[in-house]
Amino acid sequence: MFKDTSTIFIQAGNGGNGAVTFHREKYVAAGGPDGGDGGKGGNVVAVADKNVSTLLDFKYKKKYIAENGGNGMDSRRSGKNGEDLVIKFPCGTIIRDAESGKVICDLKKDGDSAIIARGGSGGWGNSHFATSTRQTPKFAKAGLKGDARDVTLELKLIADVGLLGFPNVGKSTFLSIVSDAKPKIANYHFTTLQPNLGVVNMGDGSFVIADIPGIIEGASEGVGLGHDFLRHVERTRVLLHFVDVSGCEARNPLEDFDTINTELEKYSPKLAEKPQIVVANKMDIPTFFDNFEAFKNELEGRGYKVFGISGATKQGVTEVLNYAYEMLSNLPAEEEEEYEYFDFEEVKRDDSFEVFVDNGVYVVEGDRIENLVNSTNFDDYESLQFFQRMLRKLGVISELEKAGINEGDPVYMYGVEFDFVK
Ligand SMILES: Nc1nc2c(ncn2[C@@H]2O[C@H](COP(=O)(O)OP(=O)(O)OP(=O)(O)O)[C@@H](O)[C@H]2O)c(=O)[nH]1
Ligand SMILES: [Mg+2]
Repeated sequence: MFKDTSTIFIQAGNGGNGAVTFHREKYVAAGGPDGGDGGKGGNVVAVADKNVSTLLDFKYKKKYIAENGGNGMDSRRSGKNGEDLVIKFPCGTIIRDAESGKVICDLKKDGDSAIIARGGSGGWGNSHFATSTRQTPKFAKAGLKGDARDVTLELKLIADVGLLGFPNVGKSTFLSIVSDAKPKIANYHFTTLQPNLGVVNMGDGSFVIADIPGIIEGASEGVGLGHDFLRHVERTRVLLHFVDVSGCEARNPLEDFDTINTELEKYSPKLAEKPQIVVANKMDIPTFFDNFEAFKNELEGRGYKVFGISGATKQGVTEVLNYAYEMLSNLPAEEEEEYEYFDFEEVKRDDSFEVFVDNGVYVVEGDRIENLVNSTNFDDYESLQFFQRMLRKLGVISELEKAGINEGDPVYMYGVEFDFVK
């Protein structure tokens, strides 16, 4: 089974909380604050691995969560950093933020890697907050939350040459004789159910071929195996367009050629513009000859290079390879796709919050608010004052007033309830 798209949930580790502790030693009275910092939460890291070939794993496992950072400890000891969670993907996987559709990374080659969710930083321990006028800070910062998001995965194979054509025209046979690949070959339609890659050795170099399932009329509307597999020849530079000229399936080779091109155009005009080399296959079957001449004349008239070959006898195969190889060396490198990239910073600067009334209680929710509550020691006068200043600064007080709050009304935020005082 093959799978080339999926959606998963990823969550980086939360930062550990800073500690509130004071130095204790025999004969030393009132030691200073020595709370250590929280450790950093682990990142979620994506890595391209050539040994992974499909996104099938992500059909079954949908949640990926990195380790949280440890909390700070006494004697200025920091919490342990959370381990990164490394996820392996096939080469050619494009990872997008599901909500915005923006690209987080495009993993092209084996070993390419990117952080796709960032761990939260650890909170400072109380030792950071000592000043000459504040010698016993009884508060520390809570760790920040790690990023959490749904991401979509799309696999688009990366190859130099793509094989294209109706089912049963001999695409996989060709791949099997020119490369190290061992695709399934059989005399029925839709033998190939998943794309195959093969490396062709040319002596002074090599190139990669992608073989995909056959396309039929209406593929762009989902007929046959649909056009989804066309994504796997989108990132090639040359297409080998295979046509069966033997007429043994009682089809007209020229009509077949035009049908496939119409489907390409419907799927993606950019794909339809890729250079095509026409490969007329099954030339060993005696019925071919009249077919082939007419076919060749017509397409050469339209400016295509046409090769008559036989996958069965291997006649003409080397010529096709040489021509394709030559063409590749004269073509510019595939230009980088122009993505709209996802901006981690934009997401992190999110100070937004929401105020709503639930059974007479004014509830405030938002990431920044949650972190503020977790950083506050409600038994400590100074910490409480800081909390109130922040609520004013973030605009929470004015939003509460807009919502109609009165002196003494209950307010609830992340486990703490208090009465509103102006
Ligand atoms: N006589 C003859 N038969 C061929 C030739 N090339 C391929 N075949 C046969 O044609 C049939 C289809 O070949 P495949 O290579 O599986 O065709 P395909 O285009 O990959 O087909 P799908 O995967 O279904 O799209 C098989 O029975 C092959 O043995 C050829 O040059 N001459
Ligand atoms: Mg095939």
